[in-house]
Amino acid sequence: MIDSSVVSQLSGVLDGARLGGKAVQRLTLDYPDLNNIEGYKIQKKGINSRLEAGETVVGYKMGLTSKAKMEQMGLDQPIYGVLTNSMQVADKGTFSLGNAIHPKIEPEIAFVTCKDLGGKLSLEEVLDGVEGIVPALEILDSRFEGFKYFSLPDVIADNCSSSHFVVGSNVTPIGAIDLAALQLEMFVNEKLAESASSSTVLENPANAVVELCSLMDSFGETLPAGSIVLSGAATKAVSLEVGMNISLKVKELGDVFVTVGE
Ligand code: OOG
Ligand code: MG
Repeated sequence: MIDSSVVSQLSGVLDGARLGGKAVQRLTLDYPDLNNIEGYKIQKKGINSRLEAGETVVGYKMGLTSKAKMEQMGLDQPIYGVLTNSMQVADKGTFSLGNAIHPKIEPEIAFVTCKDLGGKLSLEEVLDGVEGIVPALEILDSRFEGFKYFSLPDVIADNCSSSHFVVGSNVTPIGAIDLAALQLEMFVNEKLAESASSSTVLENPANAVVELCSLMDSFGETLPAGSIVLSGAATKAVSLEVGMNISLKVKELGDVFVTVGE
């Protein structure tokens, strides 16, 4: 077990890497026994320092919910991270590369909740608390050298590689939409780069919200009404470079668009 001073120290290392734009070695090299629960403690400490600096929580992200992502990262278990207001880039806006380390982008379905959701819920209970869904692009940036060769506790501690995210301008009520049959098409510079069916995300991306509530419940937390929830990428992520423009089109939902600047 690591004590609270180590939790603070490790979250400080990750914060320094994020703010300074310089990768660090994965935490498990020095702390090989680090477990997922400790990873979430480090994550929470990092989020608390962002909140102390004036950021607010606007939602959560699930990660590693599709086979494509699990294979790309060599990890096999859904995890969650926290999204703050300063991570959000407006639809049709510009993501500035700035001091990002090795950013990538990936296509997701996001949920917007309208009720507090807590505990072990059924799919129906979760859907009852959802206002609607929206196409989203998540921009990842691991604070670890090499991006890939970390373990679950490392990536959890690093707020699941969160950097920024963009959601489309229109939230579509689920109504008669078949959540397991949406086609996600991600275009890079107007060329189709990645595509997949929403069913690749836990068979139905709403299952990611079920899983998130259950994971949060294990820490005594609930998902507040008004949250944005990224359900996890349906395809592998694509590396970003200055000058790219990226859009995600989902026929039933519309699209979301971002440009990459310096
Ligand atoms: C971990 C975060 C995974 C997703 O959508 O699966 C994720 C990573 O890929 O570094 O956000
Ligand atoms: Mg993601």
